[in-house]
Formats: sequence, structure tokens, C-alpha cells
Amino acid sequence: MNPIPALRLQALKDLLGPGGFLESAADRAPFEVDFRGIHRGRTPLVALPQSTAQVSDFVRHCASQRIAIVPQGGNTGYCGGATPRAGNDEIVLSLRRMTRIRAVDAASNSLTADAGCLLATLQDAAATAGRLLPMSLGSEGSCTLGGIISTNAGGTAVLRYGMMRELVLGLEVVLPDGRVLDQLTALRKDNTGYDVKQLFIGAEGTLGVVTAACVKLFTRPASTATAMVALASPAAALALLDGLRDSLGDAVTTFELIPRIALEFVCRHVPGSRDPLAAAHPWYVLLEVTQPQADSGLAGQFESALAGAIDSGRASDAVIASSDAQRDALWRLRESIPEAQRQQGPGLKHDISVEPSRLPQFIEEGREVLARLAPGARLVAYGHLGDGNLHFNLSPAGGAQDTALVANGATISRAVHDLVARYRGSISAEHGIGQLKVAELERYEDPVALALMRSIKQALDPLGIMNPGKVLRPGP
Ligand code: 2HG
Ligand code: ZN
Repeated sequence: MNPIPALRLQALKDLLGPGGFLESAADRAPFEVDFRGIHRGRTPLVALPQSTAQVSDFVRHCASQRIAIVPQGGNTGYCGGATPRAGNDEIVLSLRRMTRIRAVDAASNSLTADAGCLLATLQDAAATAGRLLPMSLGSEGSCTLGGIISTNAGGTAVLRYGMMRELVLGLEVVLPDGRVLDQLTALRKDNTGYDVKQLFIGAEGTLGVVTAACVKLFTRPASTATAMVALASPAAALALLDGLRDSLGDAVTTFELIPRIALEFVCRHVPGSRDPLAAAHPWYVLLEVTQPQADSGLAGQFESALAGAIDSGRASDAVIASSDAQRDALWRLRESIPEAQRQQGPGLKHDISVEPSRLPQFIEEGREVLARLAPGARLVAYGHLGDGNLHFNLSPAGGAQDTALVANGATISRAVHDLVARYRGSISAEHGIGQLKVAELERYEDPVALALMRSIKQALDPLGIMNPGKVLRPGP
């Protein structure tokens, strides 16, 4: 596409009205770079519509002028899916002025809100109504409803409540031609033909702009127990999870694997962090169980389950949080891993999944691959063990100045992803494709699935104006 002529830009500004756009270089700058600072692009204008009708008018106008649009939520994504490309010919459409909570219906266990609402705001609104919105992730203070739907976000409670897709009841979407798809209901059952709203969940804004959604709420847990458990191996962690499910059923909400090296990085780089156990152990799990009943005896059951695991040798040691402050401290250790890795220096990330039962073997094989290709690099394999999803990340041994990993990144990542493919796993379990993994998707996705994706894109966005170059390579 060519740069957008001034007259056409003026028409867009007129459509958006005063306060409806940002134009100066300083105002545009934060919208032109992704959260990790890896993807940088340019946009002549950031559109800030205030209503679905305005988004619809705006998109219809852009379609008539063949102007490309890049929908953007909280801009916390990891794959550059919300960052414009370099040509200065794509308009960023930010939903951040669309922040109305439309309804909280405790009886239907549902919440309906504009796409620009922050996740944390919606969690609070659900809590005020005595309900739980269970989506929980590190960026919850800045990610938005539209963003987490468009990326089908995961996080730390997927084990119990599922990914974003499982939490969406209804959607409102502006299609690439400006039409509004209105499926914004709280219906739990609706088998009327194809479930078309599913197309937009995880589509990273390539098929339309999510403008509002209705999500599921749950009973708030009245009892919570949290522990950091030390273990000999990932296999021991899986066995522990198995045992806990036998004794506590689906009370197990969070089961996050943490290697020793991650804990060391956090203690080294994040002020106020300290090892919660006296001795060092090769692996840990941050474990949380919750129950809706206040007097469920959960704490006692939890303690005896962990004591049993230690007695039988399945776990090595454990610390159970005895106050909210201790619980927060344990959670902070887990949530600080990305920041600690960032401070450790330029590394590589792999957001992989395999069948949970095969993860221990995958970690071992992956370690061997890395020992050959990146000797000395630190493997920080952590994350959502119960979901089979690990962040199979690498940090440099030599700290911030050590750029060897990044220099060999393509070869190393290719080898890790080839291994994932041998396990029939996923090369992007929860962070999406964006612009970062377009070629990887082409390489590893089932060709039939890829062809279907292209057909869907062509059917919904024949002009190719909706977030071009993300997920799929632009058509001819
Ligand atoms: C997490 O689980 C996030 O903490 C970030 O998905 C993962 O930084 C990462 O690699
Ligand atoms: Zn994660």
C-alpha cells in the first residue's frame, strides 16, 4: 500500500471528530512499538473511537478507501500482533476509549463490557457483584477485554477455568466491511448453525474488530490455599498434580512449574524477593487450590495432601502461605520471572505446548538439543505445567552484554520448534502468531488447516485491510 495522502487522512479525522484521534509523533510513539520493544512500525494516525457505531463507520470508510487498520487493545502482546508495520500506511485503531461496563448479571453469571475495559477493572466489577472473573495473567492491569479475546489469552487459571475462548459467551464484532456482527448475548446454549463468533477469538484482529463481549462469571472462592512445593523433577510435579486431583478434585486452580534457575534470577534481579525454602531444589511448583465454601476444610485437606506427598517422596519440601502477604510473595516470585529474565539479558522465548504427560520427556530432549546448539545458555523452562504449556525460554549466561543467543536465535528456535513438531505440539500455545511467527505457522501448521485459515481470511476480508501481515502472509 502507498502512504495515505493528507486529504484522506483529513477525512478520517473528520469522521473521528475532536478527541477521536492522536496525531503528533510523541502521541503516536507508544502505539508504534510492541510491549517487548521488538517490533517497531509507523502509523500516521491513531484512531480512538468511542462507540461501536463509530468503529463501524470508521471501518466502512477505510474499506472504501482501501486503508489498512491495526486494532490495538492494551498493547501487551508478545508477538507484535497489534503493532503497525513499517510503511506508515496503516491506521492503529485503539479501543481504549471504549470502557463501558454494559451489564453485570449475577443471576446469569455473566458480564458484558466494551472491548477497551481493562481486565483488572472487570475482575473488580465481578467481585463487586459477588462473582469471579477467573482470567488471570501478569498483564491484567493493562491488557484489555478485546485484546485477551483476540489473542485467546491463557494465564495461570486455565487448568480450572479454561482459556479465554472457554470464557466467552457472546461477542460484538465490526467486520472488515463495517457491518456489525451482534452475538452479544449471555446464552449458554445456542446451536443455531455455525458458531461464527468463535472465528474472532484468537484471530488477532485479522478478521474484524471485537468491540464488546459477554464473559462467564463464577462463584467466588471463599477458601484459598497456596503453596510453593519443591520437587526433584517435572515428572514428580506431574505425579503430584495427579495425586492432588485424586484428593482435591477440580479445586486445583493453579499449578505452575518453576525451575531453580528462574527462582535464582528472580532473587538476583527483583528487589524484595527471597527463596521461600531453606535449601535449594531443582524444581518447584506454585500451587493454589480454591473452593467456594468458607468452611470447606480445604486448608486441612491441602496440608495433609502435601504432607502425604512429602512422606511418600513425591515432593521434597513445601511452604504453605499462612497470610495474604505470604501468598502475594509466593505469587510475586512466579509473576516476576519474565521481568527477571529481561534483566538477565537478551534471550529467546518459546511458548510451546505438548500433551502434559509428555512434558518431562520433552524438557529432557529439549535440554539435549540446547546443550548442542547453545552450550552455556540457561534454560528457563517454566509455566503452565498442568496445561502442557511451558515457556521454554533461554537466558544468556554472560548477562546483558551477551548477545550470542539472539545472534543464533533462528537456528536455536528452529531446533526447538522442530522438536515440538515431533511431539505434535504447538509452537504458540498462548501468545499467538502476530507478525513474529507467521513463517513458523506456515512451516508447522497442518496444510489443510492453513488453507482453511486463508479461505476464512479471504471470505471475511477480501480487501486485506484488517491487520494485514499478521497471522497469515498477505495474499497476492
Ligand atoms: C507467563 O506465563 C507469560 O508469565 C509470559 O505468558 C511468558 O515471558 C514469557 O515467556
Ligand atoms: Zn504464560
